[in-house]
Amino acid sequence: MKKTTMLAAMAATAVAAILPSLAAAQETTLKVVSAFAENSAYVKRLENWIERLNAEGKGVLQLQFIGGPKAMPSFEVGNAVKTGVVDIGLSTGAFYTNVMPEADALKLTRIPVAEQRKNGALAYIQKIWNEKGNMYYLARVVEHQPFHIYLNKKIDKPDLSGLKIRITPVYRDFFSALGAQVMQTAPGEVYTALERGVVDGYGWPVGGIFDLNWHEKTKYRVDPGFYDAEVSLVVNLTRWKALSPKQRAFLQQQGLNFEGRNDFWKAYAQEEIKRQAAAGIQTIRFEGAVARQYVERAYAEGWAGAIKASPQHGPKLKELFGK
Ligand code: 173
Repeated sequence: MKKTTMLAAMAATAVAAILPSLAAAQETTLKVVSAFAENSAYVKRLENWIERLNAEGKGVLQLQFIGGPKAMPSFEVGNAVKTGVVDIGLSTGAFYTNVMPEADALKLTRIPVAEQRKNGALAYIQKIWNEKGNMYYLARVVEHQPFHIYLNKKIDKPDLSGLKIRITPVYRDFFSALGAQVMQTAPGEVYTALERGVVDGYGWPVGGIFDLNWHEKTKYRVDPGFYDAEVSLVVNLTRWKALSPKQRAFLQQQGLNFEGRNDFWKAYAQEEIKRQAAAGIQTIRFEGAVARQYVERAYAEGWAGAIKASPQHGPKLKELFGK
């Protein structure tokens, strides 16, 4: 054997000997927090996803679920991801408008996320999230969940004047335009606000009102729903970039797998509607032209707000979010 070949062979043996320990040392664990309650469907699915990911990611990447709003207040998760206090957040844009006003616009998408990945919408979101939020937008894991108004008092037309309604940024422009007196709270404060009569109703998606027992204090759901609830996984961008190409590819693929199971939410919406009816919650249903105008008003007010909040990106997002 020539001397150089011999040296190369020895070097290869040495590398092979230390590789397993190197690989083990390269396994990274990322911390995940949720802005939504521990017992919600959002978080149950998150935990299932993490379990599978950890089984498949041995030696590559592991996720550790820290908890929900008991571990960190809902409206702080976005900023915690931005600054790297946590590595991954499960949250919705409405909860982190303090990071960037564009975040709340994700509720206005009228095409599924699979299509957003094809038409450039997601690439545009990615750029904003990277630049303004120091976040990598990994996956949208809730879709097909329109928002509704839930009330204790009856209305017979799209008019909320004289009513106090619990909101987040999601509903502010629309409910204000309908005449409501609005009051922002985290989900964790809704029950008490209803109980004390501080509010006459609240905005929430079609699913999830049983998780914090709001059904006990809810008499009506107003139909139709409007917008599409967005809940996504966002990753601290610095941490994302520090992962190896293999770890990034693995996490991205896992995120896409999760996103690919969003049809679940269609069935969940139907189940929740039935469950609400069984719990005695009545439907106030606008019909025909009134219903159409109600929904179009929601989008018109929502986009006016989004464009005002971000003259720079609002118009482009509107173009990309479809209809
Ligand atoms: O009502 C809310 O707290 C809210 O904004 C929201 C957004 C996405 C999913 C669920 C709730």
